[in-house]
Amino acid sequence: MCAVLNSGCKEANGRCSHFCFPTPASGRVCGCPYGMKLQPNNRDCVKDDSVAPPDNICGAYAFECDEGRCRPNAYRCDGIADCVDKTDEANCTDPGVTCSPRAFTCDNKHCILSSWRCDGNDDCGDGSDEAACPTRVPSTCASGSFTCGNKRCISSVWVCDGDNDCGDGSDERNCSE
Ligand SMILES: [Ca+2]
Ligand SMILES: [Ca+2]
Ligand SMILES: [Ca+2]
Repeated sequence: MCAVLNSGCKEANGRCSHFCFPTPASGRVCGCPYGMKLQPNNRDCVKDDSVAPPDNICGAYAFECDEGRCRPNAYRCDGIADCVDKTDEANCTDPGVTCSPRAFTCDNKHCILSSWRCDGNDDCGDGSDEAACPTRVPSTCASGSFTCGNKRCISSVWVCDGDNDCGDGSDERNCSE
């Protein structure tokens, strides 16, 4: 939770009278509960009777996060943290959700960050984010294997055996005899 510790809310609740939400680059924004509004100083909340708190704070097509902010239901469990407190991505084990266009949809319908695809870790849980990664080339091959010049991996016993196993001839180069 370093992001929280380093946020602009660490010292005296960011000088916010009620809610303090950390933002990137150690910034912060203050927020108010429903029934209150932010003063022009953007720090203090005062009672605001002009806005009655609705029965369902966010309505049928949104959910609440960060203690009062409403986000569209489509943002929930879509693989991208939209709420500062990340509650929109918590407890997302039900398949059948629609992933954000910015996220990758696993075969098991889980949503993960697009950058997690083909990064070598099974983030989906079913390996689908690491399957069919045509552009991914291993930098080194497993022990007992030879790394070809074209990054293919062949058994080390095929090195210098007279056959072009790599396809680029690299396993038959630098052979002493
Ligand atoms: Ca989300
Ligand atoms: Ca991955
Ligand atoms: Ca060979």
